Amino acid sequence: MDKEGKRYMVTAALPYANGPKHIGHLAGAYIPADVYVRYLRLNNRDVLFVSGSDEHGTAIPNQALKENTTPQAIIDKYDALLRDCFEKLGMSFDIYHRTSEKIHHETSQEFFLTLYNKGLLTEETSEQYYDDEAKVFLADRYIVGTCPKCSFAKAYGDQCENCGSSLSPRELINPRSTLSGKPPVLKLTKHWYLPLQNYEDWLKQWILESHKNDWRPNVYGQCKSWIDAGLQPRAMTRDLDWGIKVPLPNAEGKVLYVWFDAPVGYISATRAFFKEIEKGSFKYAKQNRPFQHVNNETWRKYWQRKDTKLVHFIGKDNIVFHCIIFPIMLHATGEYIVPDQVPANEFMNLEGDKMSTSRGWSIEMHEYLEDFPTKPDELRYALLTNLPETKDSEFTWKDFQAKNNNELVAIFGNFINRALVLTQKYFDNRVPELGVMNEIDQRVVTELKSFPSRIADAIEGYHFREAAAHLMDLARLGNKYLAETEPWKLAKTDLPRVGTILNLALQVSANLAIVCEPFLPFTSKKLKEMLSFSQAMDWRSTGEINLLKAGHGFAEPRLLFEKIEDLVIENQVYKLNEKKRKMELDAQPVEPSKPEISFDEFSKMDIRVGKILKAERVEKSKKLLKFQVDTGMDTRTVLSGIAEHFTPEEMVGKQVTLLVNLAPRKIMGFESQGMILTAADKDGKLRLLQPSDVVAPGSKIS
Ligand code: B3M
Ligand code: ZN
Repeated sequence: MDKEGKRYMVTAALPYANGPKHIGHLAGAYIPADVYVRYLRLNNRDVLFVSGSDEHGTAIPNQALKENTTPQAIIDKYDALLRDCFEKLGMSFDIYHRTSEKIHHETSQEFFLTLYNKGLLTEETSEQYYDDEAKVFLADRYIVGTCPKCSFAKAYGDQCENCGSSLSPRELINPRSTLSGKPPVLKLTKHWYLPLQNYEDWLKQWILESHKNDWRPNVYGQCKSWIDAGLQPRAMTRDLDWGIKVPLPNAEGKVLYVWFDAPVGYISATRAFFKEIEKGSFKYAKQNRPFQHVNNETWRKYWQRKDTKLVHFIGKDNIVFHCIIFPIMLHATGEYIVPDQVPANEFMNLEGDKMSTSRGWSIEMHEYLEDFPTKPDELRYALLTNLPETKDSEFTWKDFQAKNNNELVAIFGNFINRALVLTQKYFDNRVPELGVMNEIDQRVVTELKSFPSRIADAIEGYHFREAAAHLMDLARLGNKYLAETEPWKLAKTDLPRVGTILNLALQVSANLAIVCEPFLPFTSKKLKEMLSFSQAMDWRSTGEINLLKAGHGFAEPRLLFEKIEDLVIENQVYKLNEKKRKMELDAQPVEPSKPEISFDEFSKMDIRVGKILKAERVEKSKKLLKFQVDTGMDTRTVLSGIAEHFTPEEMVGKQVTLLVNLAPRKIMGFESQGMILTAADKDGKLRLLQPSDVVAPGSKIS
């Protein structure tokens, strides 16, 4: 395979528009794809980068049920959220499309008909599980039961998460519908199948032979075990009322399987892109580079010409669809190319546990952006240096802080700042002349020269983590050079020497501005502005020391990165734990209500606001605190069993809600004359009930 393709079609998985997406998704597919594409564009290669929202499948109506709204409202809401997050994180899609668009429905139906008309789909009627109460056929995920292999009670219809076996719903013991909780019934239904087994020989040749050495071992391995296990016909249609209609007569109530239409979404996005370019009106597309002679057929160059290199960026859970099923669909048409590379990543864990939106153990893209709106590159960098390329990796807030403080601030930012501030001080913000170079200078020049190709090789080999490490090494080279030459000590005695050092340091800075663009696009832009660097950015001009001419003037230096304090990080860890706790509590049922009482019974209670004057522990009791409370009417003693939740010190001065006409009770030898009211969370954690503003002691509560 040539290192350089003539044309590149790059896709990043279409996220389901059924909820927010977390930073694990960014690490899995989006950030590496963006680095790759930005790098190709800097090299003036012909590349198209597409993605979009996946708006079909059972996940969408299911989320609508949860949020008590319509599927349309769900996709509109989450498409907007995802689109916004990707934009703010610098994802440079040429188009971020939607599978609910008409052009996608048409493209998918055409694709289906192409296969159908060639006689490549088989029609089969079979019994499938049906929920008689919800009146729907059940997708595999909506059936749970006991695993036949390990007896785990909550196995899904397609997989047991306990033993990892892949299952079919009919294998489950005591199956139940997750919609109604009832056992499902079997009902006959007709579907159209793609006979995957007919393509086994082709797959063996294409993947097992041709891509043995250039696909990642994890990707190759998964494909091999699928192929070795033997392939089966797979239904390409579903009984569902949300999705793309099957374009055949007698297909009432049938839609295309979401994994049929979603990957076709890459193709429809490409068509939509060129349509918008042709019309010059942009809804989903952005023109990142010029295109000429665009017409109705232009999209085909990217999908149907052998000299196009198709690359799918995905997470490991999508491998079978992108390496087996979709390629079979493409190949079967006889018209399309198949992927050249599928650099799927493993998963990124979070603070010692699996990342999961539903369990609340996640950092969602929008949550990060709300808390760190000015730091998209800082996240990109922390993820890039920790990509799960060969095995699962782990994100921790401490590591995020360390990457920021010890690398971006202390190496990259520090180097740029020194170079610019010293130039400002000694040369009035102008690039000084390069004088005679000594051995240290020569070494820097030689090393600088080697970086662009080192980074490029890593990127073209899909080793993005290594590429990001090389990038930081280039900044490190600059930093070390200034530390060794100490130009600030030479200013009084040898200003021309200082000029030479700073000229070289500035050349390294300008190189950094270009080569960091794929990784840190916002930083690149800022640095370019600071250097008043106005040439077009071109990777092929890097590695040289002629990017900035002597005499070139630039703007006021600013800081590129800022330190992140411990407190900020501790807060994030706290927030994460609280989010999970809250989700767990929300999932627990609330205690049912006590029997009804009359208004008279209620009005017998005299509840007032009181103020705590004194608080102390009660000897020999773990639970009790003893208070002196100002009730407005008197000062009285009240005992309360809240010592495990509040300290005496924090209680003093607090307003509390107090039942004042409760008969006095003796507790541990003290008489308690009232009761402090609290709210108990489902986990038993207590909170005080307090008025929203300060009110006078004795104020009545009704
Ligand atoms: N929406 C699944 C996922 O988000 C799916 C990807 C489609 S890519 C064509 O993991
Ligand atoms: Zn099992």
